[in-house]
Amino acid sequence: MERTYAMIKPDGVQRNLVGEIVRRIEAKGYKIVAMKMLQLTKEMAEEHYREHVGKPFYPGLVSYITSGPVIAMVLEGKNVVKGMRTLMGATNPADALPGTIRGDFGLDVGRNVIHGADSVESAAREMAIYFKPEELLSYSKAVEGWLYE
Ligand code: ABT
Ligand code: MG
Repeated sequence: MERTYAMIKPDGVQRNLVGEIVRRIEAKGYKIVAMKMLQLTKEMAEEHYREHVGKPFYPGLVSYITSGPVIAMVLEGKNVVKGMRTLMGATNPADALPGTIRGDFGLDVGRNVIHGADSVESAAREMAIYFKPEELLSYSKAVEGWLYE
């Protein structure tokens, strides 16, 4: 089953949106296989956002993402990488549709509440920044027969 890395960003934590966001993820049917709260160091932020090093918005991005605690998660489910991007909505909350996390809770591209890996490869790279392999749990849930045909 596919896995992705997702993270409630410091603004999501400060705005008390953790429960609401986790509720949406669980209601969709994705399985939480790892979860913890931490504050990113500058080094972790550089690794996480290495594709953006040198871009004009990069310094602001690093100071934002390191500004407070985040909720790091590994989620599992059918097509979860693409599905989480859909649940999150467009990067710029101004373009994100109502019903999506960013569409419902965001206003600014630099305060867009949640991160989700953009490919299976990025997901694998990112989850290794935040979790040891043994922290990713494999378990079954009774509801699975009602989520998957
Ligand atoms: P992330 O989940 O944060 O990776 O966002 P997403 O994958 O939707 O968007 P990308 B393109 O990876 O942007 C990373 C962060 O950089 C910010 N950003 C991006 C800007 O501030 N200005 C820009 O022009 C672009 C392209 C938004 C993203 N998140 N934050 N914060
Ligand atoms: Mg991205």
